[in-house]
Amino acid sequence: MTDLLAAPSTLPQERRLVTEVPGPRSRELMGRRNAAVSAGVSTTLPVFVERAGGGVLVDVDGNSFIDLGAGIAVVSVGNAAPAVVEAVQQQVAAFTHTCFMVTPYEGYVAVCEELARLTPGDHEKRSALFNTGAEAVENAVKIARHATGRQAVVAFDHAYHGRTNLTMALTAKNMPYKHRFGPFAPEVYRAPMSYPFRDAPGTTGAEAASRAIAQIEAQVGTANVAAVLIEPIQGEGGFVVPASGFLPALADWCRQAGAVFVADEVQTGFCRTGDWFACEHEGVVPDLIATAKGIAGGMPLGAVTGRAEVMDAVHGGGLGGTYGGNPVACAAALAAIGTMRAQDLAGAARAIGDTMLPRLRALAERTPAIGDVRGRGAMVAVELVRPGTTEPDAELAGRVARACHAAGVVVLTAGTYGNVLRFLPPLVIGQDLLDEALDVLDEAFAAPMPPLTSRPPASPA
Ligand code: PLZ
Repeated sequence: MTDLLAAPSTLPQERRLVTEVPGPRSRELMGRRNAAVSAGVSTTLPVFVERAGGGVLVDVDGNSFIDLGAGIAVVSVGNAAPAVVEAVQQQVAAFTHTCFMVTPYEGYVAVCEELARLTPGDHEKRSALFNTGAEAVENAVKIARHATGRQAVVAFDHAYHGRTNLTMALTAKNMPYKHRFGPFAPEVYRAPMSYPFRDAPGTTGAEAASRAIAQIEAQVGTANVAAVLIEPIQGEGGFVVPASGFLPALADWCRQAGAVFVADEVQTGFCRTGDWFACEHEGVVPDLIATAKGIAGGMPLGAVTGRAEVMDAVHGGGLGGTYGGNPVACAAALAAIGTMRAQDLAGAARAIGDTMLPRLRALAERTPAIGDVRGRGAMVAVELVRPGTTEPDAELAGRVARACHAAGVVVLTAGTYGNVLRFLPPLVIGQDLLDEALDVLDEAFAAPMPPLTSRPPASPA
């Protein structure tokens, strides 16, 4: 196992197109998909994957794509990471499920021990495991409400927290996440985010925090606030990095207000931004932290970790679920975390940022439609606008993304206005592959594909 923690993918790490994109076999599968799968589930890039490893996806037609999406920030350790594969195979052969609430197993406890070690703060911690990011966030809210005896939850403009009823309520964007899916859970309040590209120039993090706090105090009432919930860098909302000082000021306010400060690190966590968790960048110690995605190398696992007194406030049996902390997902998580440690993937994320940000800034210099380049570590984005304004250009974002897809690079879009191109490479991606993907992006901006006549349904990614 120790050897596997450092082992690279055996799949050739190359961009190789052998058919048009999508190829004939993918097109055929897409036909079957459309006849069998709900139209409510969208597809960003209609190529069907056969194998994936390291920084590439290989489709059923034999095309090899450079992966700058990592399954939306999930396979940070690389797809089918050797140590994860081995751990999963061993665990599946031993036992697949017991339900931790019925008869426990060590893997669950070991994941919680890792979470206590890795998350910010040296206070005593407890964790509970679930299956998804939405479930983690939803449970963090349940715990905060129970521990405080209060009900109001504050979320922010541009926030994304999931697709369950409560997490839809917490999510800001209507299309495609909320439209006609209401009514939504009550006692959710929205506060203004710190969004340096769109705030008045020079707005500091402290000023943006005062603006949010004034609104919370006036509209919700300090004594009613159970939790303030925030993504330290917003994900689906467009990789919005708040001005420095914003997060610490909110955390301080929570401490004084007796509210629980909850960091949703589902997308930012597990080395993505160059630290184990994005909160660490400003020394913020959340009371509760929700994690998922990168935690388990592609297996479904979510967690809430936090102060022992908050986590233990809940009555026995108050938290759980049939599959939460499934043994196979826990085995995968321990191998993924081991891989992150052994390969210093936080350092790798910083190196990816050091490659990408200067290249994207150079591209922005010669591309007036790039209004902003932002992000940290391996979570970076460009926001596209009509030149000389801050008016969003979602059309262009879609066209550049499609040009990249056609050239063999998987990129995703994001943003409240759909005008952000975001990059989330696996942290194990090779330097050559990353450079090549950036070359493809340069070319896509030089000649973006013409608009589609009929556009696919609004896609989340
Ligand atoms: N919190 C910060 O980014 C998931 C959503 C994909 P689940 N982001 C990808 C889509 O369109 O459904 C996410 C997140 C943050 C919570 C979640 C929810 O995580 O594992 O998708 O439930």
